[in-house]
Amino acid sequence: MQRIFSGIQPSGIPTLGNYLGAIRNWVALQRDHACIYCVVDLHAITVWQDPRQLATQTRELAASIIACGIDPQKHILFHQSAVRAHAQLAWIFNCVARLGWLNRMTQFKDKAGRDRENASAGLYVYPNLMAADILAYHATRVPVGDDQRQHLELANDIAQKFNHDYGVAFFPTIEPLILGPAARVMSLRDGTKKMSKSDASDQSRINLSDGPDLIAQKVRRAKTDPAPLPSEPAGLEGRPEARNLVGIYAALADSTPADVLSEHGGKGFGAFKEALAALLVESLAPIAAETRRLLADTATLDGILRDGARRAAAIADPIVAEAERLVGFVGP
Ligand code: AQP
Repeated sequence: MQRIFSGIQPSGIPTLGNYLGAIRNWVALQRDHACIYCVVDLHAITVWQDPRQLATQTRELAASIIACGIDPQKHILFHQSAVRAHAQLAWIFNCVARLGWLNRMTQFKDKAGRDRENASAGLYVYPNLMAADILAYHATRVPVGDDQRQHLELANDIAQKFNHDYGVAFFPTIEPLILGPAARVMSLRDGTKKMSKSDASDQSRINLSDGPDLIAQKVRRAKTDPAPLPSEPAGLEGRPEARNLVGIYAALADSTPADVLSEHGGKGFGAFKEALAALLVESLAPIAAETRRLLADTATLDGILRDGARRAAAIADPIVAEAERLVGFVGP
């Protein structure tokens, strides 16, 4: 059975983008894969996190992932800082990856923005840690949103260079799994920008914890253009906000943009937004309720994460120990 690895940063409340681009696919993959899912707190601190908030966000994200349908008994769910192998392998990969490769990463450019000189070194080498996350488990399939494609290509470059430099066939090739019609959910305020949990505007996103009234309000206020919805996907060209809302609807309804437009095309956004809000509430309300229930018992939740970390370390530690031996470390 192929091993899946994927992670999400506890850098805020998970969004509809995280759900449709990642977690929902994670749930489906449980059926026929051995899955390892990780709350990547080491990644989160590449930008400033309030220490009091980080622990809360880590638990909230873990609860949310379980509430979405991840089974932490059959599969593995844990927080990254609890398994040392990630940081150990990331250091080796810092020495394998080339500066030229990292310089091409668009996420660093987006996140560092104009104030590049002030960005953390961790943000710059973030893709090396991501490669370590996956390769420490010899995972071969990685479900991610479309925004992470470039990082996975870099992970494969690192794996190949390691294998070449040390004359081994040790690290496998990773295959990105970019699934579904909403692989990239865009901001509700700007259809050209990705929906993000750390965006300064809460109105730009649907959080998985938002209640029905807030969801309806955010959808009502979502930016659109004055024209009615087209009847075919070709009519979404040059209309990023309309494309985004149709894509979200299609993903939630398990249908396609063409089907959504054949039903709603020709109508104004008012009626479509009402239907979209109703679909969002129907899909997300049970997740929010289950997340609240899980968060009411943090001892049990922490126990689940501890058990996940123990099982994750049992896989990663021997792989990373072998990588260290190949590099020439004497070992502890
Ligand atoms: N808008 C999105 N559309 C589709 N997929 C998305 N993902 C994130 N945003 C979208 C997918 O969610 C997974 C986890 O992402 P992450 O939290 O590790 O980092 P991120 O991609 O940087 O997500 P955010 O929400 O934008 O976090 P912040 O604001 O902290 O940077 C990934 O598989 C990602 O593709």
